[in-house]
Amino acid sequence: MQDTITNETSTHSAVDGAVLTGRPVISSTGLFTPEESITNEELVESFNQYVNRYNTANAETIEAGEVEALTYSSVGFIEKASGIKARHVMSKAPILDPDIMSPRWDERSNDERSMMCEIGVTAALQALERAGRKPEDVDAVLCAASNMERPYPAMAIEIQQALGIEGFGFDMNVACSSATFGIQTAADYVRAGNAKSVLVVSPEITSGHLNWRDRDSHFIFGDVATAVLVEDEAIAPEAHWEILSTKLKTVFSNNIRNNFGFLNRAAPDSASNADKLFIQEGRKVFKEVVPMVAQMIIDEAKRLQMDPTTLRRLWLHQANAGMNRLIAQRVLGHEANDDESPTVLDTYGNTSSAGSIIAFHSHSDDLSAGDTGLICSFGAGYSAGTVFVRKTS
Ligand code: CO8
Repeated sequence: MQDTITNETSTHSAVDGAVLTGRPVISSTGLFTPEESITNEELVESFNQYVNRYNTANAETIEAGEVEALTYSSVGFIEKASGIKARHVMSKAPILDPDIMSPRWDERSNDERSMMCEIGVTAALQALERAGRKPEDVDAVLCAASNMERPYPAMAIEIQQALGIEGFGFDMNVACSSATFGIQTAADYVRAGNAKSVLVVSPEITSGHLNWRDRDSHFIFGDVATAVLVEDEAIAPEAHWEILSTKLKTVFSNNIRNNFGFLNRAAPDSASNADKLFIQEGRKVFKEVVPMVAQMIIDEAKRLQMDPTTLRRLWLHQANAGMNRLIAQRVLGHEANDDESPTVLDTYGNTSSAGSIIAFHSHSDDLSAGDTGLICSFGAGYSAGTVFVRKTS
């Protein structure tokens, strides 16, 4: 495809008039990491204090068999079952306060930047800077994340305005696969010639929809924001990643669910129930998603006439170290080491859609021209996305 996009409202753009190729690439990425972090030790100490208080307050009904006593959490279990050692959060103290166990911050006025916009913009500015790209050269912003701070106006449009980008923006939510679905959407705009430069921003404030009082899941998530700049090869910086293919898959499942939504107020008696936060059947997710994703990667490699065992690096979704070990083993044909399948969930926890992007952002500079790799996400929906990439220089 040969096409030219001209932006008549901009007179000083460096990329206006470029002859587009319709070949999408990743020009750069950006990452925002909250300063505060909670270790497993801190988390478990606070959780167990809550357990003690609850069991003391309910001693009589527990003794009478009317209420079930709560059980302690353990650092050993968390590290063994998930591989998570710590997680970054936007608001540490209230999460660790056994009387609160939730993030807290002041509600912002409509004239202030919202939180998702603020951290998304920080990650996006880094991506723009790393690509040497001016905001006026970007055509679109996608805010791709597991939850939006509000229904409207779209977070993406607020981020677009804050960055000074013309064109358009919209929000998309595919839970843990939001970023890879966003990358395919952006790549499709480039393939169709409808855009030459698209920012995919994933601000994930998962601490707001995690049930910090739930022993089964209180350790899983962390907060972060990532940004991916998807562009036409014609305008990309010399060092970039060719997008060889994007592939998406969804299969409905109730095993990861969050029933929070705008209809909750119609049933006020259950509006605060635990299912209005993240809930999951973790074992089932593990068993069902591992084979689905491994097969999806192998099938897509076959379609690309690529031997998956030659992939230089896998940047897998960061939910569980055991899941990644199994998926990498099936794809590469041997147990992957840290260099082949880097881990960031030990310090970030599960950051939903941002996880594989953090791994890519933090562990890709050392690869050589011609190396191929795979960004892969999987999670609620079920949803899964693969992005096969090749380094140019
Ligand atoms: N401390 C000590 N013991 C515990 C704890 C704890 N905190 N929690 C559970 N146990 C005990 C259980 O009681 C059980 O005991 P017993 O054997 O006596 O019954 C034992 O440990 C084993 O429990 P599980 O079977 O639950 O433990 P698993 O080994 O399965 O590990 C995991 C649990 C880590 C959750 C694991 O199943 C897992 O990671 N599964 C994959 C989950 C996954 O990938 N989910 C993706 C969801 S993310 C997503 O899609 C994004 C959603 C949107 C973001 C939401 C943000 C909030």
